[in-house]
Amino acid sequence: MQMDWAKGLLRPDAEVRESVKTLGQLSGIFANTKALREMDPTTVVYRVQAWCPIPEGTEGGLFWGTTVVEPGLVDSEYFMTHGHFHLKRDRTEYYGTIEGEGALVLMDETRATWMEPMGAGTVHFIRPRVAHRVANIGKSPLRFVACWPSDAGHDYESILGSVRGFSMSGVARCSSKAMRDFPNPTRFSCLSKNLIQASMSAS
Ligand code: S6P
Ligand code: ZN
Repeated sequence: MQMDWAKGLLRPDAEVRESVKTLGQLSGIFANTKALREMDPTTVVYRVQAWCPIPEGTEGGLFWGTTVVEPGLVDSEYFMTHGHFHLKRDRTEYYGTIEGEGALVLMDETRATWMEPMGAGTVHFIRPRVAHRVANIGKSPLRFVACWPSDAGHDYESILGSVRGFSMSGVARCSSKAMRDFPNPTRFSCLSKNLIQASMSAS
C-alpha cells in the first residue's frame, strides 16, 4: 500500500473503499434543519478512504483509513462527521491529524461529552465504549488518519437526536483559541453545556 503522507491519501486500490458524505446524507446530525434545507444537498462534507485488507468482522485484524472533512458551517455548526460508537463497544481506535484544525468530540455511555483539539501532528487514543465525531473548526480541509479493529463495526444510530446525541452546539461555539486555553481533554456533561459555551466564548 502507498500513502501520500503529506495529504494522508491512500493510493486507490481494490482493497481501499472510498465514500463521500454530502449535506443531503447528513440531515440527522445538524440542529438547524431549516438552514440545512436551504443549502445545496450535494455539498461534500467529508470523504473517507478505508483500507480493508481482510473481511470486515474478522477478529484480530486492523483497518487503516483517512478522512478529509471540508470547512463549512450549517448555521452555527461546523461541518463534522456523523460520529459513531463501535458496535463492539470495547473496541478502540487511533486518530492522527495530518493537517487542519479540528475538534475530536468524544462521548461515553453516560453521555458525558468532552473534546480534544486536533491539529497537525496530534495523535488521539479513543478508549473503549466512547463515541467519536470530528468537526472541522478551521478554514481549510481537515485531514486525519485512523486505525481501528476490523471487528469493531459502527453503531451510528445511538448518537442520533438531540436527546441521545452529542452536545453538538458546544462544538459549534468553541473557537480554536478557546480549545487551546481549555484543559485537555475538556470534559463537560450534556446538562451543563450552556456553562461550557459561556466559558469558551469568554476565553
Ligand atoms: C472508523 C473511523 C473513521 C470514520 C470516518 C467517518 O472507525 O472512526 O474512519 O469512519 O472518520 O466518520 P463516520 O462517523 O461517518 O464513520
Ligand atoms: Zn470508529
